[in-house]
Amino acid sequence: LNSPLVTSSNGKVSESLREKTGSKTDNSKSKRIEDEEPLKLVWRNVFLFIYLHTAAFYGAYLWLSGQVMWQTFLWGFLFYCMSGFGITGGAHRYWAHRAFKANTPLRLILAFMQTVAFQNSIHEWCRDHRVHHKFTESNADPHDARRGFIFAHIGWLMCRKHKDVKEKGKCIDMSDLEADPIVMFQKNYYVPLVLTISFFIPTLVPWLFWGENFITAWFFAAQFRYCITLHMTWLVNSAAHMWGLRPYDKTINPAENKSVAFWAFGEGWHNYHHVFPWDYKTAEVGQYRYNFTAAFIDFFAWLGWAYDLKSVPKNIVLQRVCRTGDGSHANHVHTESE
Ligand code: ST9
Ligand code: ZN
Ligand code: ZN
Repeated sequence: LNSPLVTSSNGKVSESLREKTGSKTDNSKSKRIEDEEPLKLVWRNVFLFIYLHTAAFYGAYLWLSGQVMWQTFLWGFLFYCMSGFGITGGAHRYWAHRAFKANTPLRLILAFMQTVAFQNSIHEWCRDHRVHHKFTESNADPHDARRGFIFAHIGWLMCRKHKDVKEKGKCIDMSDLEADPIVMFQKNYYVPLVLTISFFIPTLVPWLFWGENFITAWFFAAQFRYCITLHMTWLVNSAAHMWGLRPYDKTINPAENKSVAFWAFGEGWHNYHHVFPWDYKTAEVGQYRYNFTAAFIDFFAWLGWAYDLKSVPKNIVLQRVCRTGDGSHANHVHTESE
């Protein structure tokens, strides 16, 4: 899992972002892994992930061999989409970054869909993510990409966190989330809620309502669907911290990664996102190109359920591009927005 004293893939040092929603950064980090302590594996998680991947492979086999009913396929796809929007629109852009405001019905929908995703409670997800932005690619980053693709992707979820994550993480202001009754309800009842919404309902509904085989529903609509959503999310932490252009800040590792943007509902434009984390689009342009979440938020803004959408004026973006970009901006914007 760990490559000792790894430098980042391109030797760049991360420096970005300030304050709690990710716009203020501790600049004291280095590209070398300082004060390295051995990783301590959490075997319970290792075995759970082995089970999940074995089950997901079996679910994929059932699907590819034509044993999944079309209704169950659509049902699994619906849960994939709900997971995606719950993480991107809910945990990420709404709760972690406060990139827009939402009324209570929309907050309930987002909390429900975030629970489908089974990626920890909103509170825990946002705390880790705010820490990630504030201490990007340092020992205090929960999924420090300097430790390699595997660690940033899945390894960090199978190891005890570095002491710096816990110590420096204490300075993260979580008061807004702790004042949100929906977030605290979900945190307090997380285990029964997540088991019901992410596993039992996806399995029982196909079995009871259209006669799907119970085992098939479990392995396809619960395990396979869950495993895929996890990997698509994790690619933002791994691939989008390694590969792609850096039109906004060439001194940081997060990059513009089109493939990740597509599979992660618009979250692959990660160089822009680490520079301007409060933008509800998490991208400069082309919000409907691989950015289903921007369209999702725009739809709810049209309904009047989402409002005060934050974005970045073009002149501010261009000033930053001139100051710290890698020179790829004109080409990037041109090709990505068409
Ligand atoms: C999952 C999360 O997959 C994925 C997040 C991805 C983020 C991506 C972001 C990119 C943008 C969005 C893209 C979306 C794309 C979606 C597309 C979809 C189509 N700050 O954690 P513990 C303290 S989850 C401050 O137990 P250990 C705190 O006091 C997958 N303090 O540490 C805490 O106590 P409490 C399913 C912190 O023992 C105490 O430490 N879930 C912080 O080292 C203990 O915390 C799993 O696999 C902090 N950040 O254990 C579960 N962190 O909480 C995996 C900790 O009481 N997790 N503290 O306040 C675990 O089992 C454990 O956390 C562990 C570490 C073993 C990893
Ligand atoms: Zn990142
Ligand atoms: Zn973010």
